[in-house]
Amino acid sequence: LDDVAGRFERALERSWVAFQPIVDIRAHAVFAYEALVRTEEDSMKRPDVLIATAERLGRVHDLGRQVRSAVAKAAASAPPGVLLFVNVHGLELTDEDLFDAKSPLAQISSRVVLEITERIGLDPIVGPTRVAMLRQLGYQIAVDDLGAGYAALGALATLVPDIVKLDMSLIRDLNRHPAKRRVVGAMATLVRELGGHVVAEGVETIPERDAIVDSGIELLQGYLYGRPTREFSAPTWS
Ligand code: G
Ligand code: MN
Repeated sequence: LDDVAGRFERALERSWVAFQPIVDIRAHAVFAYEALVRTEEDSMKRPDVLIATAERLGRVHDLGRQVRSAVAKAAASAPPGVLLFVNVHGLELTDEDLFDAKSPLAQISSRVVLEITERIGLDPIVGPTRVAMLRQLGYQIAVDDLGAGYAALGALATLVPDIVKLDMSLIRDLNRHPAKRRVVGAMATLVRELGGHVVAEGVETIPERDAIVDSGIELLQGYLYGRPTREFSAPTWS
């Protein structure tokens, strides 16, 4: 018998948070780090498997709480001035702990950007109300994975995010796809007109970086600058 619940419990106990730099290439400085959940439980080393299991077992809130308290703890050793990006699962918008002004993460909310995707649970009415409550607590809001299929353009209009993260599927081989470049360039213009900033995710190569910069995007994240690591590692500039 495959004891999924037991394995998930172990995964939760053995979870930790990795940090990946988001660089501001114009300032030549780290803009932020994204917190990414990881676990030592062998069967859930892939984060998508860990998260899917949490969904299946109804444990999304528990996983989110674990991540948020780990980020709040790690924040003390983060370089001064950098923001911390934290993923929020759509189902967490119903977790009262996320809205607790006394929670450890809320104490540092001005340094935290919450990344929201529409993958699951972002009700068109409830979602924006909940997101407004998070802003009230001092958090900034990012729309994650735009262009991946689930994060709809509607989120731009209803949430008016501070930051929009373009999914790596839009970024991959950008230099070799004129049509993709047109889409990315138009997205960047649209987001700026709404008063937000754009982060390009999953930047792996120098030609991709050059095409992104040509599109007017200055915040970049990806293996070209650094993988997720236990520490707040300095980026590699290439
Ligand atoms: O859904 P979200 O965008 O938060 O997921 C980010 C995931 O993408 C993380 O698991 C991270 O390890 C991975 N990632 C970060 N940078 C890169 C990259 O440059 N290339 C690829 N293939 N994956 C990346
Ligand atoms: Mn993310």
